[in-house]
Amino acid sequence: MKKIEIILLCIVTMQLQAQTKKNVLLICIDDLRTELKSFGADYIISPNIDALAKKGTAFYNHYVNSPSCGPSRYTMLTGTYGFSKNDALFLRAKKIKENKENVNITMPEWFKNNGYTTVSLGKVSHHPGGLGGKDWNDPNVIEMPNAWDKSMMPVKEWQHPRGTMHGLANGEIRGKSGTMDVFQSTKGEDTIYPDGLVANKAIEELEILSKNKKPFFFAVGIIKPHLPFGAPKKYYDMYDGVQIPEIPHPNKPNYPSTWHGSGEFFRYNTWSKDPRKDKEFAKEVRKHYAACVTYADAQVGKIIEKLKETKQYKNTIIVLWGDHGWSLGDHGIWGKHSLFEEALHSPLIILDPSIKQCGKGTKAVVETVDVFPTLCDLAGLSIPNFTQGVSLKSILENPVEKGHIAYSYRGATKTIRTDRYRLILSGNGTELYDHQIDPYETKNIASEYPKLVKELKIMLKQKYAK
Ligand SMILES: [Ca+2]
Repeated sequence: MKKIEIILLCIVTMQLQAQTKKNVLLICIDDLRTELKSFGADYIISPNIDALAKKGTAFYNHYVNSPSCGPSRYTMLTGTYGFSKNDALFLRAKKIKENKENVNITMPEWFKNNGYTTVSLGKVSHHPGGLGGKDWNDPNVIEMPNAWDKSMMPVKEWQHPRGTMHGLANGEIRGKSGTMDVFQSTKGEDTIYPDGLVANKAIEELEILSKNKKPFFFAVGIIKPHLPFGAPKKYYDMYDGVQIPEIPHPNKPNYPSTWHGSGEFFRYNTWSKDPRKDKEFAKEVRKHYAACVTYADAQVGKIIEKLKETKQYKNTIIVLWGDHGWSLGDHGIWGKHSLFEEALHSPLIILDPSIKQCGKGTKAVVETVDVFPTLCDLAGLSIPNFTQGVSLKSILENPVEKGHIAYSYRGATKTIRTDRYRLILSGNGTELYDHQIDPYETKNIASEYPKLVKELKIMLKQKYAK
């Protein structure tokens, strides 16, 4: 064969491979606990995410590695455990700039290096749009260098990405503490809140990506239900007459724990009301959280609908991920940042069109660092040896397969969750909960089971050292 023929054959082969490579659509939802109908919250209206769960595999026991936005996104995007500060990815970027040490590449960069077009839209890393600076729009301060071909955040009347992050209706930006309402339901279209813009931009981008010859890795980040709980009134109205369930365990633990005073919640205007003391107000807060979930769900619906319209649905792996949980009054907490189950437990759904999934979901314990190796495995890429999670492909193929221990941290406080126990080690002492008899983690049994604590401590140490 002549040299020119060999080159042409190689080009044709590469093009064919590119055409058959599966796309990835990664949908990140901010502060979404497992408050979805498909995850057992019967009163929640979440038809689009529920439909995805029915088609794919819902991981009912998915745990994040850190219960706040920046560190959790760090673990998802790097496939490694990391710092537990919100600027974890910016610190990583600084290391790259200083060039003092070897820094592992991120998941989007890995896909980019394997022939993918990588696009980020909305809140995927910690800052919507992925830039730093005062208003999160400085092109010289990049949160994830070399990761994205394109990284976007539409802002319209919110002026800049920082404005969209805690934005309320029609361009209201968070200013001084206490001047912005903790919840709101203004009448209007989806675009009167920032996520409506994100969904519209995602639709535009899918049109472009679907015409591209290269496969795409498209990450879209929806900001709600993050505080403040603002969504168009039509979503709030859907909960008219719906019975908002009682908080199953509203009391602050009477022993040292990772309980905190819900500072993020109380920085907003709460009209001098306290949901820890005022049951009606607590219900109202929960109803607005529910409205934000339904609003986020509607945006997910639009994006998946567009994916179907572009004929890419059958060739796209869809992942829907909540960046951590949220205590809606559980343990007397209104917020994230604890190491209780409610702060670490979040939804994960994976749909791979090439795997016959039964839609029954899985109870296997898994964690956020598993997303990176799983997506490599499903897309047919090699799994980088620095990733600390495991591929979940075999669980997608067989949902009764067992998972593994999930490890989480916040500062020096650490926890592991097995399929039965949670062990928490903090400066305040040791906590042990048995989920078989105490699913709400209300009784610390550490002092009663020293041998078990010892065994779990060894498991935690091994996991951390991995
Ligand atoms: Ca978050």
